[in-house]
Amino acid sequence: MKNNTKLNSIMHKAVSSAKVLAATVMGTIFLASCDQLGDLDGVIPGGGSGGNNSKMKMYKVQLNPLNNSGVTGTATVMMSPDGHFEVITDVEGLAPDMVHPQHIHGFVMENMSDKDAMCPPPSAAGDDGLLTLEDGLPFYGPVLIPLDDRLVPLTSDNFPVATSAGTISYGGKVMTNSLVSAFDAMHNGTQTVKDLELDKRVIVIHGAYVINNRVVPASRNPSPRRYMATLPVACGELVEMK
Ligand SMILES: [Cu+2]
Repeated sequence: MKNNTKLNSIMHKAVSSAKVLAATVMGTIFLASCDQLGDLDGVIPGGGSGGNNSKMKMYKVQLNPLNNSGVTGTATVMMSPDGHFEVITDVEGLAPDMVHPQHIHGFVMENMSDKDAMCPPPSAAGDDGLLTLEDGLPFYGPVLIPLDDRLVPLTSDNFPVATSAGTISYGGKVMTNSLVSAFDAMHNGTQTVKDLELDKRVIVIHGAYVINNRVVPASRNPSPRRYMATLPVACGELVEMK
């Protein structure tokens, strides 16, 4: 009997210890899960817990031809609210040795969520068949961020010049807070990092030789061709990588 009591006591302690142990294990597992999510946040930009403003966001862009230009490419946009805003574009099929303006386009609406910018369909071209900068505006909206040598200020400065092979590899980088300040000043003064709403923007590449309202390859050399620096030649929508 005495032994039983002692045994009961030991059992009770053992059960209590087991409960504590179980709680500890559960806690450890929970903490481990959080740690893993934390790691994922580091590995996958914007991934994991979501909605955390301090995390970097990454957007991929597939650039497809406009105006049958044959211009294709990719772009990557990275933004860390507490760090840098960075854009990389890799484009090919461009008119060689010519300047090619490139921008992030979109709509900024006041006091409401911004309208989603999109790449214009071929039917956006007027009767002349040429899809001009103006023809595309209802679809991709005005220029928001010129992808030039400085990014900020948001005025167009020096745009990249294509290589003799018709390619551009561009990289632009600026502090995110300076971009947001410039964006703020240019629009309604209520913009925040969130209001950049990059997932509603597109990138448009411009510049091509044109004859009779058609884009012609640079290899053709008849005199009436003219270089239209503003003509849209490729476009792609920003898609957030999660
Ligand atoms: Cu543009």
